[in-house]
Amino acid sequence: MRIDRDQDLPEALIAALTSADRVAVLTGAGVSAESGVPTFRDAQTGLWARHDPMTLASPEGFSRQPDLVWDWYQHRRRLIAETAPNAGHHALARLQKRFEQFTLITQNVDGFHQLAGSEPVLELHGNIQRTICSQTRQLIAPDWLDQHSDQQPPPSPHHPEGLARPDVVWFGEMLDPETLDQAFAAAEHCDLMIVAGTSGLVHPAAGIPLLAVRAGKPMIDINPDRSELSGLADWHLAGPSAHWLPKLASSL
Ligand code: BJW
Repeated sequence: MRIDRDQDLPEALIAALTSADRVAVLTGAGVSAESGVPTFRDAQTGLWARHDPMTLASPEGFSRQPDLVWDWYQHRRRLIAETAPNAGHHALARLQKRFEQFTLITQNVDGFHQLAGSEPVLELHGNIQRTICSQTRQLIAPDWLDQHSDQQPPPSPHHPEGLARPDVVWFGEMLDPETLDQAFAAAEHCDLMIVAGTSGLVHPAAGIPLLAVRAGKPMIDINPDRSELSGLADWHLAGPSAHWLPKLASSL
């Protein structure tokens, strides 16, 4: 059922929310859109307009043009530093306190959920603020990066052929199996699944809500557009997450 932003939350949705003990939430880039961070599939702007994010976020892209990929991540780090969590992130942090079990799973790498006070957060695709060695995936300390900032990307202290790269998961790379297992288990055993701001195009993340639906659990999808996952949802809250998530939180 599609609910538009000028409509009230349906009674049945409020009943599903108030009766749930265990809630699982999957967020994507749309949740940070109102903070001013462009979504992954939004048209890139400015200098980045002619680059395909699918290529930039890949090991092949990094091998071909490490300087370009490093620059793109530096640009995004600056953007994140200049912006802040929005009403949607804050509402999720409030919601987390209201349930016996609340698992917040995010595909985002911006760290905004933690900044808004959510804890713990299952970060499926890593975190852009951490830097690792391209060869060994060992963490690289910020001091080392500062000392080698004349090189783009800086070399790795851990391997003679290694370069610094963001600690994120690129296409073709494996997600952390423990984090993924925890996300799958939360979806399988929840009473209510909430999905917000994701196109549902990227796997295995997009498969997480399927587990809840297959287990017969109700699902809410929050997205201004119809996504790959909207058809699975009992309720598609059509509109921005910064509008709908605070409404969910205040309905409790
Ligand atoms: C709003 C809004 C507002 C706007 N409010 N909403 C099964 C089938 C087919 C392919 C595969 C499969 N399994 C694996 C694959 C391959 C691949 C994949 O999924 N490819 C697809 C493109 C088809 N997956 C992988 O490679 C994954 N690894 C893997 O599976 O390993 C095993 C393996 C290895 C080798 C071979 C085969 C298997 C890894 C995926 C890693 C994804 N990484 C990225 C980059 C992270 C770092 C970075 O940020 O730079 O993660 S890609 C990018 O997509 C990023 C995102 O987290 C992810 C999801 O995007 P998201 O969040 O949904 O954003 P958008 O932009 O797509 O959508 C935004 C949505 O918000 C839209 O719907 C808007 O309408 C909405 N919105 N404003 C609410 N205000």
